[in-house]
Amino acid sequence: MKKTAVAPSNIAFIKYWGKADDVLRLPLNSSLSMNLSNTSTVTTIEFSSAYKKDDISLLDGTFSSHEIARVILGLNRIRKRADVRLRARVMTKNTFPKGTGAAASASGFAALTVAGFAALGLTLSEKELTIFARMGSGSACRSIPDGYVFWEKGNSSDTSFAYSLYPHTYWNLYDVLVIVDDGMKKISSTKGQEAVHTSPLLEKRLSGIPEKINRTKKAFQEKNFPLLGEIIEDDCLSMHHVMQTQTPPLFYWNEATKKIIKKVRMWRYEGIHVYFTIDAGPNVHLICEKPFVDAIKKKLADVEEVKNIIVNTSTPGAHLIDEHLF
Ligand code: 2P0
Repeated sequence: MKKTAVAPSNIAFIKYWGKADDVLRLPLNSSLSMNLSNTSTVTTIEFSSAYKKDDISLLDGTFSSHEIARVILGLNRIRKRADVRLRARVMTKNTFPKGTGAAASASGFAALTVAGFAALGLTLSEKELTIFARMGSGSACRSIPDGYVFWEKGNSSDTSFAYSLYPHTYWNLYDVLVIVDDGMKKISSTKGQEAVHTSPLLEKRLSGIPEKINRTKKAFQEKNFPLLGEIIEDDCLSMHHVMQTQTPPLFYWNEATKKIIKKVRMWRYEGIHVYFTIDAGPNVHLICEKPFVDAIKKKLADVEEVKNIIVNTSTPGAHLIDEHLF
């Protein structure tokens, strides 16, 4: 009854910000993302009658009591579905620092869901796995299918799920993740979203999403990178404008974030085809096609605020592996 899963984090091109249902984590809008190859989570779960309580640990770090409680809620959903009461030992390892906007909750709940059901011998459809991952953390549902993933917002738990729009091999896109701050983020995505309705820009953002999704699908169909890049930047700014106009306002950017945004625009004038996107943190994701990765790395080497760079390609979704963490 021990299984291990690895799950990628993902970067959204069309972002999820705001819930229609806080408990089920139903989003206010559909979103679209790419799985990331080098920012992943590995989780081993063992259910056993020898365990008297759930034991949750993080290799190379510590979980807060709030995070442990959230994982136990996830285990409870898995146990309920499988109709068992066994307690579990859960060990997790991230390949990237948590709380950096690199979405550890996405890869974490995707890995927990896939390993958890497998450890109990239950084979769920991919769709149902995404629904369980979503209840742990919304964006986690996008880390289960392969490659480029669409999360249909739906209007109930059963209709809000994720599926692969294109496999990771379809388009050789890169995400050069630029770490400018590796500390914990001050306000979690869950907390930050609670005040989304106070932004006067929310309705405007939501009304434009269906058309944006259509244009993104067209960009994918044509592999039209400039069109995709424009949408990526537009939706990032639209989400951050909502965040910044909430009460209280949320500012995730720092000076280095703004500096890189400006540089990206300059680099484009110089012929480097690169676009930026930013999640709920100060770090910047630079999206490009393969021929420009080296030029971007060279440019970043001259930016003193850059602490680390993680180069990601698109990758398969969460899956089981044979090597256990304990
Ligand atoms: C996204 N984010 O679409 C957006 C962009 C952050 C900014 O999904 O409350 O951690 O756990 O459902 O999934 C982060 O939100 O929030 C997120 P919860 P989650 O990637």
